[in-house]
Amino acid sequence: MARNKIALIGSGMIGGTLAHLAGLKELGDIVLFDIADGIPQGKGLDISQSSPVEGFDVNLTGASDYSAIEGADVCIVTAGVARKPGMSRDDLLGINLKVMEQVGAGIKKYAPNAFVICITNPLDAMVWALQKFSGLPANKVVGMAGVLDSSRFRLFLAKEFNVSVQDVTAFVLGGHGDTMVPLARYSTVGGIPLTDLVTMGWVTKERLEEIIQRTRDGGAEIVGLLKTGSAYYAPAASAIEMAESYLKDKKRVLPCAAHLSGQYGVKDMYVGVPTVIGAGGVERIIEIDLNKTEKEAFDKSVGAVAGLCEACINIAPALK
Ligand code: PYR
Repeated sequence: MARNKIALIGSGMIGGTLAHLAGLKELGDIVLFDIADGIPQGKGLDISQSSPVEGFDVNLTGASDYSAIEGADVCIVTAGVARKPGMSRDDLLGINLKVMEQVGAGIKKYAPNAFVICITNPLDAMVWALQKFSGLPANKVVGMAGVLDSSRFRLFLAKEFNVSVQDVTAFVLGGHGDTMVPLARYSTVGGIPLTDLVTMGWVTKERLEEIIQRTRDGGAEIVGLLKTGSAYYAPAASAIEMAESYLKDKKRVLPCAAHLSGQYGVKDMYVGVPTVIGAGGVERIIEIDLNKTEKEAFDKSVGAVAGLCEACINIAPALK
């Protein structure tokens, strides 16, 4: 049986980490792609040289020509620039939109049957543009943000309550930006919703609000510390969880930036919502009940994403 093929489009810090994780998990053969000739080849060889020590068998190659991604089962896109201190994700829109046009054309030509996971920021607008540029079905193109934001929320909650991260579940919905919507009512410790934990005296409303705000600022906190770029370990781990669910048809319930065609009252936009990811790509979008406050926050976030999509259309009218 042939191994799966995973194309990593962009070989920066997230791309390299993705290659390492995909290798360690033996998800398939890996092609690292980057227009910066030498970087994907060097990283590919370096990670390959760790495989005898770690004991994984995959072919890991680097390339600077899109033909190398031919027939990929999964493409994970990190190409583009990352933000630096003082920048918002939205500041990257102009430059990364041009990158998405190139990447979309490459995927359309060489990997039209792939499941595509976009990580490039500003995420919700970039995955929306990438789907249009590539022409792939909307259920096969998805954005990685909700798993990452929820993972940050889970970590902060686990530390607060001094419990295992394994026993904390969380949902962060909406756009991957300052308006993201961590949902306390749908986040739990051992199945107990956070709202009940407030009633039980585990945490005050005020402290919970601080944790929620730290989650919203999670990416910026890392940018501020690193000073030269943005997070890569947690974004890579999050995308690998999504790729694994697709490749193994696990049907994980994961919050992802998915194409909405009327769900949550939103049409032709990508926004973070709970999804089921299996061999069919995004197999289901789960429409959870939102109370008035949650719906207002979600709608505000959708409004912010809509503004970014408008900005994309102003630059590339063909996206309309
Ligand atoms: C983040 O760290 O949140 C990114 O968007 C990379």
